[in-house]
Amino acid sequence: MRTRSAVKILVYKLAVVLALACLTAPFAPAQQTAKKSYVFKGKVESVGPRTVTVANEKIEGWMEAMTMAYPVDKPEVLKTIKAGDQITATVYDGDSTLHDVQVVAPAKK
Ligand SMILES: [Cu+2]
Repeated sequence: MRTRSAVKILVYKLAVVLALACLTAPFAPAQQTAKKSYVFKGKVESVGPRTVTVANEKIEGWMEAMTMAYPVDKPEVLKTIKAGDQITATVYDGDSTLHDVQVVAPAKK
């Protein structure tokens, strides 16, 4: 009998713990699923083996107007862009990587 009631208490405690977990879970901090994104615009100055140097426009809250080397999300893109190309890309908070680079105006010959 004593064993049986001990098990009952244990089951009850477990139920309480699970109920509390269910109640508190929705209030847990949200996971970082969607970082803030910005539209990046600039002119390619040079293309390196891993980065592209771009003279970019100022992006409020992300980067001042400057010329600097940026990593890219896909290395293949470094073979298709060249100095003088006007590009756009998507960038995210806390990350200088250029995502989804697009040439909007190819370099003039
Ligand atoms: Cu910069």
